[in-house]
Amino acid sequence: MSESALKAEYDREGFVVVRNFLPPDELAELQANIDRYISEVVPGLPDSEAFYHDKARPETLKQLPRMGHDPYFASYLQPNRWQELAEELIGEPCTPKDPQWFNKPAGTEHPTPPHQDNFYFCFKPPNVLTMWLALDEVDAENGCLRYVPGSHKHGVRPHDQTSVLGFSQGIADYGLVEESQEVEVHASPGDVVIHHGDAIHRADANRSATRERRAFALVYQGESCQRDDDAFARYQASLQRQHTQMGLATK
Ligand SMILES: O=C(O)CCC(=O)C(=O)O
Repeated sequence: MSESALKAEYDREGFVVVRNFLPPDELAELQANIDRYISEVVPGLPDSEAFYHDKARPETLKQLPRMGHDPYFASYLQPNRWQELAEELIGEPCTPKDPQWFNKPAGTEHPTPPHQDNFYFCFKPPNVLTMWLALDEVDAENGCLRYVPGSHKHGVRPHDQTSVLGFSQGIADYGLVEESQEVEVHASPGDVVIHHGDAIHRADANRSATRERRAFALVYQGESCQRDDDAFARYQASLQRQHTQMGLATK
């Protein structure tokens, strides 16, 4: 698809998929570094930097919210193809946030609640997007992303605190009508799914007994974004409440 067609789809739907975005050699290098980070770095991280479904079972590691302190992942913060594509879609110069890794370990009850990323970021204008790169085959069974097309055009909806570590806020009044409009996005390793900060999305738990559902993600913020400090303070307070309730010291 041409860049202009991709941008037209992004503007209309609030999300787009670029198949085979990462070539096999870059994908293998990325995966090897994620494996290294998990085996060598994660064991020394505080609770706020590595989320588990069950900390007593290391195989249930489900989220690494900030990987940019590692030199390999810091290299993703330099201008690259990811940033070029983000700037094309956002329509202005932008900067990346800390790289993240998401998993739904096989056989864990870990749904992603319906949410809008910009409820967490609190940016006006909402010129922010997330690039979510599949590292496994992803489909309905192992918890693919599901989007409500066009939902990015209607602002940020009220969110409530959830009990899901890593996704502390979910849309308060998400209903069956919206659920019936969802588009489920299947992806293969190297495909990148890109969504607008106001796009409503969610994912089911991984119902497979054996398949992981891993992804590497980068958020890009346009230069015009200004943080709404009051909204951000409310979000931070709610996040803190969730972590206190869960006995842990963050999204
Ligand atoms: O990996 C997931 O299930 C959700 C990821 C997500 O919501 C995001 O990157 O904005």
